[in-house]
Amino acid sequence: MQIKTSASLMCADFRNLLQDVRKLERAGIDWLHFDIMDDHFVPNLTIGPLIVESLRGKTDLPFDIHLQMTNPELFIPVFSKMGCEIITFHVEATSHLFRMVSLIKKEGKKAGLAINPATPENHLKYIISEIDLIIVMTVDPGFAGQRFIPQVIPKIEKLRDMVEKKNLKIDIAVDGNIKEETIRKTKKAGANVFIGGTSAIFRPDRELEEAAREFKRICQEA
Ligand code: S6P
Ligand code: MG
Repeated sequence: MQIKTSASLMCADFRNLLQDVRKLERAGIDWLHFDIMDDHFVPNLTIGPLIVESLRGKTDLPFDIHLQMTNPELFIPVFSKMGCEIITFHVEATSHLFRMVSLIKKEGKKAGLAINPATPENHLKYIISEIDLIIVMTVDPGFAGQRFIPQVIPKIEKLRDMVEKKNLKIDIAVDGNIKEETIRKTKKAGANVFIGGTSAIFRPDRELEEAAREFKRICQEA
């Protein structure tokens, strides 16, 4: 199980976005996580295609696109055409999961499914062998800076078990209030990708590059 880190750019300094990306690169962060919100599936608006595109071509880090929107089919082609490597949508956002996954695959991208804290793991049962990534939400999506929901731990265990029993190579990511304590708990449960935001990487009291380097070290050693 390869450990990976992803940094949630909605928590970055938008006046100096590229400078923050350089710091994350130097710290060895593996992916850049973009939270695309529509004020419909979640009660917030964040980054859109223009911001993502402004960074494409400026960094070689894989772009991990987290669509928190209804009608993901409208934006899957937009983000794949600009060269984003991993595209994730929510199981709660559409009932046509196979159609969406094949749309992502047809564009030659990695497909991810995200699952909200209260949604049971069974929602992934029949589609799990078609995907590359599961993002287990450890907060209800919409905002940075929320509290970890501990009920997700047994769900991560069950998902890891499903992945192993089927002998699949799927990354299990956790997203929301990910810091030392929750890294330990979720890693023990079976997560191998850690998405960092205001709790560990983008902190007002820490220099960004240093905090990101420490985040990576904790993820690897926990
Ligand atoms: C939430 C979003 C996340 C957040 C991240 C912030 O809807 O999907 O990616 O940006 O959770 O991290 P933190 O440490 O502030 O909760
Ligand atoms: Mg996210």
